[in-house]
Amino acid sequence: MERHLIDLRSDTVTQPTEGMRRAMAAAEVGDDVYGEDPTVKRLEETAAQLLGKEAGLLVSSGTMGNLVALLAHTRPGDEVILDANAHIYFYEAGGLARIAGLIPRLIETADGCITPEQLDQAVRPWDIHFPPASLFCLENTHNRAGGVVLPQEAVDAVVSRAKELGLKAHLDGARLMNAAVYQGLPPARLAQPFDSVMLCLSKGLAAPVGSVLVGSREFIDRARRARKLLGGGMRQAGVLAAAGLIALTEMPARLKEDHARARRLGEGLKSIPGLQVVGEVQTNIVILEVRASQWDSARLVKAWRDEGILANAVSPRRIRLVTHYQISDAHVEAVIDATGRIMGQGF
Ligand code: TLP
Repeated sequence: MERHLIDLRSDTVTQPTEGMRRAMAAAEVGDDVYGEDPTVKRLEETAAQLLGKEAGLLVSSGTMGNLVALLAHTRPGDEVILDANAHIYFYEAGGLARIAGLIPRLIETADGCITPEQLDQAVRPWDIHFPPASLFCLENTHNRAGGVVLPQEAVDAVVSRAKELGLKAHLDGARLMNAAVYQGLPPARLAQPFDSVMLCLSKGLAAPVGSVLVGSREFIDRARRARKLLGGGMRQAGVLAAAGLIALTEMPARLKEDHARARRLGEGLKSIPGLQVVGEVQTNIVILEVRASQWDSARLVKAWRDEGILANAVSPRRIRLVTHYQISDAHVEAVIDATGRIMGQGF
């Protein structure tokens, strides 16, 4: 018999809503490579409007959206400046170097937010010896920093400095709606300083597939060609866009529930001796530190798995737990109870 799992590995595991499934079945579609899919067009326009940009592009994943942005903003051999824990650098299979031909210039940060002073030090003056720096990237919310939200004033300051230094600015906004909800700001405000923004439909917003990239019309024209180059031109993609439209318009309102559950999960887990939560839980990600000497990430992940609880280790002593649409208050309490029991036995 299939056992019911509490899957906290990622918000990417969310199942589409009933409304999404109905909208997908009924979607009006056409060949999007010919620009003839009305539902895709509607999604792209809706995303652009929501994020305050001229145009949008549906892509198959966040990874593809970021890579398409890199390709459209830069030339091979350019330098891209980003934080050392950026998803684009850490988790995207090296596409920035292998496919876009870029040299990453990494900056160490505590919380994903590069300061204007750090940027000044990283950007070198024009010199025949140096690869030209052409792009600056940030990530909001920041995945490896534990779903933290970049303070908007700090973002404004560093992106404005990037512009003065002649760089384009791209935002990996895979979870931008979580950041907007947390700050009580319109998503367009968070997107405003950037030339391009990628937002995922398939994480906390629960669409089955897809991300959107937005920017100026001229940028999106180049991005569309880059998407084709990567084999990402999709045909009757309105089937996916129909779910994406619901993700963008109906799902953000409930993200605060995920945030509250993550906070409760963090509080409950850190009350267990031997466990600590790294930083402040702001959105839907909890990074747990396993301090008890007899335990480590691998052992706790395995013990949880035996209880039907899934989570991902991110280092030998750190585990990431993500709340989402399929995680209820009862699940959160069940995880806290089971952990207390398991760890109690471990001493
Ligand atoms: N992140 C995934 C894994 O790749 C780690 C996850 O489970 O969190 N930007 C950010 C900030 C992301 O967190 C992710 C996905 C992406 C981009 C890439 O999106 P996909 O998975 O759609 O390619």
